[in-house]
Amino acid sequence: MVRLLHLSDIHLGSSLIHGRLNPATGLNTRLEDFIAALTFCIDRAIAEPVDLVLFGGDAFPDAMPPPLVQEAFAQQFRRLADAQIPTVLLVGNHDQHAHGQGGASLAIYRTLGVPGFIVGDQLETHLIITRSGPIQVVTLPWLNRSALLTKPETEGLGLVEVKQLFMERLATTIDTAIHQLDATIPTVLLAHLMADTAEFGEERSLNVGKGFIVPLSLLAQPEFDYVALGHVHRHQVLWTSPPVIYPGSIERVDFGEEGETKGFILAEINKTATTWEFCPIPSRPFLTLDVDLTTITDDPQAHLLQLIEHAPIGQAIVRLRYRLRSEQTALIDLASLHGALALAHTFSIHPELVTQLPRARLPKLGLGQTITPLAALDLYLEQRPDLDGLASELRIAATTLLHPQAPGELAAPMQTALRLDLPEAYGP
Ligand SMILES: [Mn+2]
Repeated sequence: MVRLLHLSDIHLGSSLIHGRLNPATGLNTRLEDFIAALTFCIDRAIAEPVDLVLFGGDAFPDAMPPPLVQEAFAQQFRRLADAQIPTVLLVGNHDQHAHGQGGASLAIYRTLGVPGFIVGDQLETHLIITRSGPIQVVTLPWLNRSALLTKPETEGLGLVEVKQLFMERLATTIDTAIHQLDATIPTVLLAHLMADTAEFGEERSLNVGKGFIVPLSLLAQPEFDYVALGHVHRHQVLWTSPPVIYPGSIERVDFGEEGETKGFILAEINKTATTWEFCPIPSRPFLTLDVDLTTITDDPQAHLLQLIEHAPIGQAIVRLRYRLRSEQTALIDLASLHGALALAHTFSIHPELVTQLPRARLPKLGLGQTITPLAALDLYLEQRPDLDGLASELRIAATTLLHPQAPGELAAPMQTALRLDLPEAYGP
């Protein structure tokens, strides 16, 4: 029986936008949160101690982490080398350079020959001798089409045919690996991929089309005693015999993971029966406060303040979203909202202006007609569905320009909103 700790999707150095500078250390507090979560995992591995640590991929937001981040990662994993706990680092999509060319951020651990460390950057079976006996680990890193298919093979094929050919090739490759296994030794498949039955948060759905979706039947094979997955940030169990498990990310990368409990898996691998448990990691809460003020006839500011007062915002990363009518904007005092939210770790404010004019009654541009600048903006936005995501910010900016309030009063939330709407490259 081999005891192992399975963690995944560390993404060290992401979510910085939700942090602030810690004046005591000079570090972004979110980097510190992520380091604390990783430290929690490594502490447990050493305290047990486990016989083996499996990392399911996506160490950093990209393949070129800054030295400070690279070092923080190495400091934690080095503790496993010191404790003589064998460790497999699997390469995820975020660990590869573009198109899989030019190596991966984790390959340095092989180059340095860190004792007991294995870098899984290809489909390969590793026989690892642990304190509690041997175990076979089949590594299946994030695969691009070029890993299994050659250019001439895919020439002239459509996307559907390429995907089908890729899946056939993957099935054959896994099959070959399975046939070469020693059936008397416990075996784990460690894979970074999107399984067809996996569920993920709404904000991640945009990333689905990027890679290949692997059928669960390819993974849940009886030759494996445990299937350790990485890639999807929400912890989930896809199959029980053998267990096919995403531990999920160790900290929240963005608001898409707001409601998720973070953790890792401790498992006992056996040829007869594998047992496992999910171990939660203390993590900083994300909290969305959402309110529609358009139906409110009295003071909208009082509603916002009451909402904030009754919410558990202490130490949380908070976003306040409210919908309001244009004539209500003058009733919102942003300075006092900022004051009320000050207990949060960090916060952002996202007002959404709801236009009251029914589209059909909008005046059309034409000779001899005059329309207000804001109506003109609405007409313009109607013609530009590609700007939908920016429409509310543009309306607020225009309102501010046309009806100036106290200097800078609307400038601050605009910045916050725009800053947080930047696409984050930390998808699964
Ligand atoms: Mn991934």
